[in-house]
Amino acid sequence: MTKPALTLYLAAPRGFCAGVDRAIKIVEMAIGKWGAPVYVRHEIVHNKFVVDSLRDKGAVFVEELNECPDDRPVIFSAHGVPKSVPAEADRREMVYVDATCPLVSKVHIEAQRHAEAGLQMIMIGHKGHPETIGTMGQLPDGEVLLVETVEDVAKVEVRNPDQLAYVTQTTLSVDDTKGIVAALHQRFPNITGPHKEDICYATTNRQEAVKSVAPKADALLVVGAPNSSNSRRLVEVGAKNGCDYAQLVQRAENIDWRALEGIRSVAITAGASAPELLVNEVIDAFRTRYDVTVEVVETAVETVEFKVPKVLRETA
Ligand code: 10E
Ligand code: SF4
Repeated sequence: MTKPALTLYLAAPRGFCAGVDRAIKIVEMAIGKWGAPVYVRHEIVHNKFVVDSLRDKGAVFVEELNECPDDRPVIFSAHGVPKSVPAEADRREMVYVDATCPLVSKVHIEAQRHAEAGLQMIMIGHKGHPETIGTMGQLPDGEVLLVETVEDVAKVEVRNPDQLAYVTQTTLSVDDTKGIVAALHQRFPNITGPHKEDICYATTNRQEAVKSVAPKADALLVVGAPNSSNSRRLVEVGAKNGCDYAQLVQRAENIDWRALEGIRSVAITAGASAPELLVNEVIDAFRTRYDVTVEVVETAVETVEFKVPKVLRETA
């Protein structure tokens, strides 16, 4: 029987960003340097496949530092940690490596600098997300006010409306954040913002790429995990930009083939923490059912790379 024709629009850039690449390398190199087990506080990046692969190599994933022994190295995840975490590791004289993405660390520094200049900080982010907890945790408890929506901006109670600054999570929706920033400027005309916006290059590029494939396709599949904020934003961007069926899939086995019946084209992308291997698995699953033509839609070329910390580059 002949297979139906299907065009796959592959968004580019997609998948691993420089911060994720570096964080995974840090865990692998730490195991190489110190042997197993190496502890990792929180999923190094939000992807089960990545976490399971590193666990097989000797990583032990925990949520809190108190689950780690004093005498084994520990890595802090790419999302960043509150100041109290390295402080506690220092107190316990632990060996640790911070895999916080340099672009998240940049936001941490920004928040501290504004606070030192006497400004009260507002963070635009998702409550409970580890990056938000980490960034807010650069300052003492209660010092950073969190806003998640335009409605929150109307309700937030500040000390002095003329002494304010804001930072954001790096993986937010570019378009939704514009609305929240506009609301902040409207209510607090003297608020200080980041020099260059905090939403990172990888988030911006992946959302732009989705905007260009979504209107062409009958469906959009985003390869990524349910706890991956940037991946979930890609689904929303697709849905808001002309794709009626936009879904997150962790692996090929999660594709709902019934829902895709009758389609002629599918756009595929992947969150910043999703390995390309899983994208290829999804493409192969389509090939078994359809006569597939792949069309790459590239909206940017990325060349960003981050070095791993010096301690891992030194030979023992
Ligand atoms: O949930 P997030 O999108 O923040 O994390 P992720 O692990 O899915 O992707 C990498 C993004 C990081 C580390 C936050 N800037
Ligand atoms: Fe860094 Fe951006 Fe990747 Fe987060 S999504 S790890 S901030 S490059």
